[in-house]
Amino acid sequence: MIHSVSIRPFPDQKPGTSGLRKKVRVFQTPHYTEAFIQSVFDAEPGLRGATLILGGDGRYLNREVIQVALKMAAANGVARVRVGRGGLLSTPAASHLIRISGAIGGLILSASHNPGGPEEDFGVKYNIANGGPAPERVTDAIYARTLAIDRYLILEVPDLDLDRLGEQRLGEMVVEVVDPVADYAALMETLFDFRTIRALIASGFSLRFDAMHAVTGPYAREILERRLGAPEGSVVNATPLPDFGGGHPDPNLVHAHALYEHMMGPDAPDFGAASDGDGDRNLVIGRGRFVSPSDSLAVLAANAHLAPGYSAGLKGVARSMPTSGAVDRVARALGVACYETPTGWKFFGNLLDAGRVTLCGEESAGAGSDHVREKDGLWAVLLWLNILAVRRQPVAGVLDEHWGRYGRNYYVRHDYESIDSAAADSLVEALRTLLPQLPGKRFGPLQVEAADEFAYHDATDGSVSERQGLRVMFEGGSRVVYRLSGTGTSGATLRVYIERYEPPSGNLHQEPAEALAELAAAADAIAGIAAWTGRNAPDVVT
Ligand code: G16
Repeated sequence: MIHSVSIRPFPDQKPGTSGLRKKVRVFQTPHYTEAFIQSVFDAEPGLRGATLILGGDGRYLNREVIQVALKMAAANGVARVRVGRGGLLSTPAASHLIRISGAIGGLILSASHNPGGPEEDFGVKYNIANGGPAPERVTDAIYARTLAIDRYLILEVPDLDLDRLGEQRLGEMVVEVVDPVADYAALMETLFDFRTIRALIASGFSLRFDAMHAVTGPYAREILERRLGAPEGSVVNATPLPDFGGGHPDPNLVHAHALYEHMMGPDAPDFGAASDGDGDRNLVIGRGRFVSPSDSLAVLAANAHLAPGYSAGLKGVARSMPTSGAVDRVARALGVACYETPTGWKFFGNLLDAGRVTLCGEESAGAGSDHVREKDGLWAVLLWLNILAVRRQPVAGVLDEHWGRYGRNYYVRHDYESIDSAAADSLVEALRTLLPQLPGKRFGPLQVEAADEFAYHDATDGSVSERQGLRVMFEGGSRVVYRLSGTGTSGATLRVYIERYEPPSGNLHQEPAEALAELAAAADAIAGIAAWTGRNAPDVVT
């Protein structure tokens, strides 16, 4: 029996950098979740009679919302939903499933690296038929619908058993519960030389993968332990928990600190890695050596041809604007194009679909390729392992050689979290006004060469995205970028990205904080961060 439930629109359902992210209790507001899901369905013209993919990262509320989404999909005329067992699907696995199922799209329930639990965060993302995050024209249509919606449709039926593989019926709709790992693991086997990686591990190469109690646990155990032969226990925190064990499933030096300490200690394995809540981010640390995400992207681009899936070379690469220029140097050496996009994986989709790029990545610990349309944490780990297995060098050696050839882009990101939204907006507005006056000004020993606000012109569809970050470029190639995060759920988060290039002949082994100290001071002086936010230091440095 289909119910049409009358509702009033919610004014705050504008999707951010990656879907709608809010506190759990906001999603628990009566009709709130249903209103957003119905808006997605209403904005998707091909939904009736189509296949839809559904899964999430297992965080608090995941199972409940899966049930709601299934009943709404049935009431809205969807023909088939393929849902991960237990309601689980990592974001890259969902992207792959959309692509191989010929699905119209997929709903992914995740707030990514944000914490989970009754007092924490939840999120709903919609991915389109190419497997990638809905582009802005779609998220704009969804948002417009949220402002006008007056009803949602839902089937009144008991909950489905999400833990039993196979097909069940929900009204006219078929629900197929699938193994969340199998198709994804099979895809990885086509891209990487599992035999060579297995041989490396069998020769005594040790690794630790920290799944942070999030969705990649089952994927990493299957691939790293069962298929590649890493000893049991190499994957730690491998059981997805609704509150991620009370942690913050963000693979950076702050939240994956235990892994970092282990990798810097006397018993460190050869290779350490972590992923985030929904499995699309990655952190890579060699024994005694952290690899910054921007450097990781550059190393992967320079060495991808060592893996079978990329042996034909790269068509091109792309990075988000705040990501360091390290990969640009590799692209130049390879003679391929390098695209600069705004923050957000959704901006890579068109370039990948058009066959202009093979690899893309972001400073926010994301890297991926044209194998899916999402960033992919385990994929990055496997590409690293494939490279190490062929080169038979430690991570630190690979990085040193890379810097010795291309130079080093010293890089750091400062996050000022949960600051007052009005103060954050005022800071940005004041800085925007200041930009034209900055060229020629000196800050300590640094002289500003240019300053602008980044706008992106998508060469494939002609769309333009304005106001994507404020940039201050200094003589000598250093730069500072400022932007407000689009993924936070309380107040505003100011991100300040700081970068300086050191040529191969320079000092390649300084501490980033030291190498970037003058720039960091200039970044504060230019934007008046302390004055606007009342903070004297960032909350998170990555
Ligand atoms: C999302 C996006 C990424 C983006 C990151 C940070 O990642 O998919 O493209 O770089 O947020 O965005 P912001 O700086 O606006 O907070 P995830 O892993 O959270 O889905």
